[in-house]
Amino acid sequence: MSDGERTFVMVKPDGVQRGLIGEIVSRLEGRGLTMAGAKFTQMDDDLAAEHYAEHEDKAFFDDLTDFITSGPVFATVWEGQDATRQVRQMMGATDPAEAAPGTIRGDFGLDLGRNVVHGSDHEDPGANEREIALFFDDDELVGWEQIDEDWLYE
Ligand code: D4T
Repeated sequence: MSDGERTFVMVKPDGVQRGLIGEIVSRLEGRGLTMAGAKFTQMDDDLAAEHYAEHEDKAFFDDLTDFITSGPVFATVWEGQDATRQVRQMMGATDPAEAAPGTIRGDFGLDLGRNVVHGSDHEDPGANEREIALFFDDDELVGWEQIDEDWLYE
């Protein structure tokens, strides 16, 4: 049985423009994670500033918020055992140049400012819940049991 942990995963504007939504969703499904919410949307400046508040003082903040609001994103919530850490491993290092082949960024990215996907930081306690709440109301999330649950978990 899964511990039911939920995490936030977002295909960024570059991933959307490059037609990678299906590939990324497919990888998360294939891993055994369960989708609990999805929203195709364009972030406004306020949401971008809130989402990236930890980087407010950094030199790259304006470029980052300009980029993340530049086109649609695919915001999703995934549920599964240790989901936040598992997704971070699947995404690879923040800089695609450092990301291992086989990870999403290692397979589909080249540049730090265009790293395709965002996932909640497992080393920042509560980041997953905080980010989910920024993008989704409770009634937009669906709790359901996949038919293969008994074969995914001991
Ligand atoms: P995100 O938040 O996009 O999933 O990335 P990470 O969680 O892996 O990494 P992060 O918060 O440190 O960086 C957020 C975002 O900023 C871009 N960035 C980062 C940048 O453009 N220049 C930089 O020097 C850094 C460190 C890339 C990801």
